Amino acid sequence: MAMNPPVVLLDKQAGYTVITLNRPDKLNACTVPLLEGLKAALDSAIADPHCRAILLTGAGRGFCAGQDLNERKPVEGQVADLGASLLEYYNPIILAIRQSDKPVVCAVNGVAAGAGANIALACDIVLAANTATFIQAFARIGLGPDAGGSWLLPRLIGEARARALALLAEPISAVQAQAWGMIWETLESDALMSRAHALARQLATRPVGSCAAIKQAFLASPSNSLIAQLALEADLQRKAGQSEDYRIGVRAFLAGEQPRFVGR
Ligand code: T3D
Repeated sequence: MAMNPPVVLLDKQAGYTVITLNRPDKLNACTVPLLEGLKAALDSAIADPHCRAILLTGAGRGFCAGQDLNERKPVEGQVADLGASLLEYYNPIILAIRQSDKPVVCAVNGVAAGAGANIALACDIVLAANTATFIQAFARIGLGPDAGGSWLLPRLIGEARARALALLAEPISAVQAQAWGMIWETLESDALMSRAHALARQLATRPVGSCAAIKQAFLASPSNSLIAQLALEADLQRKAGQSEDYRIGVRAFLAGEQPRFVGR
């Protein structure tokens, strides 16, 4: 009997790990196995000492169409608990991406809808094919925002645009998303993956402590006062300043050489 292909692929490259959502026929819509597979792949990459950056993408013509609505077919006399689904599956994925010390690059190869859009936006550096679109699709099917959208979007593009995107639930192009500062870069489709791999490789050469300090500082920033954030920066910088990579970086600068970080 033919085996079904895994719904999430994990590919270890030198210094970084590629995670690919792999239900291309359904635009990588999220079933329970896909969500479990994505979380397991993230956990595995985060725990892997050889992995210094993560690259997340989708197989086929879509990045991720959000929750697979076949799992939500209305059944007479039954009510799905979407809150439980978010707590069990989606929220841990968003938190794994945001709370990990490792940088996560997202290559949005096509449409990113609903929770699929917000999984992409939770990543640290988001690239998209110029054919890709982002849709806060929730209001189309009677839902409110989830997977961090109501937190991420206003911070990325401002409240006026975030509210309109959520309420209108219309697609915006990757080009528009980049112009609004929602994502980092837009590329021709055939250039997307080579650029994404190049960025992941570049991040894999960065000092691990720097990436950790950057992610921890940005994670805390939205809920901190300036005073608290300055204190956090001082704490993080004290730690970074004691690292071998800092010594290597300064020595290399003074010698006019490229640093070769050891990364601990
Ligand atoms: O439930 C919870 O746990 C709470 C969490 C909720 C989070 C959410 O994400 S809610 C939002 C769910 N997502 C959507 O509402 C988006 C639904 N999809 C679409 O609106 C469209 O498919 C797209 C705009 C994304 C793309 O349109 P298009 O025309 O390029 O493609 P298509 O033909 O609609 O889709 C291609 C196939 O993917 C098609 O299957 P088929 O007919 O070829 O066998 C389509 O049914 C399937 N597909 C796309 N999105 C989903 C899906 N199947 C199941 N669930 C989907 N979300």
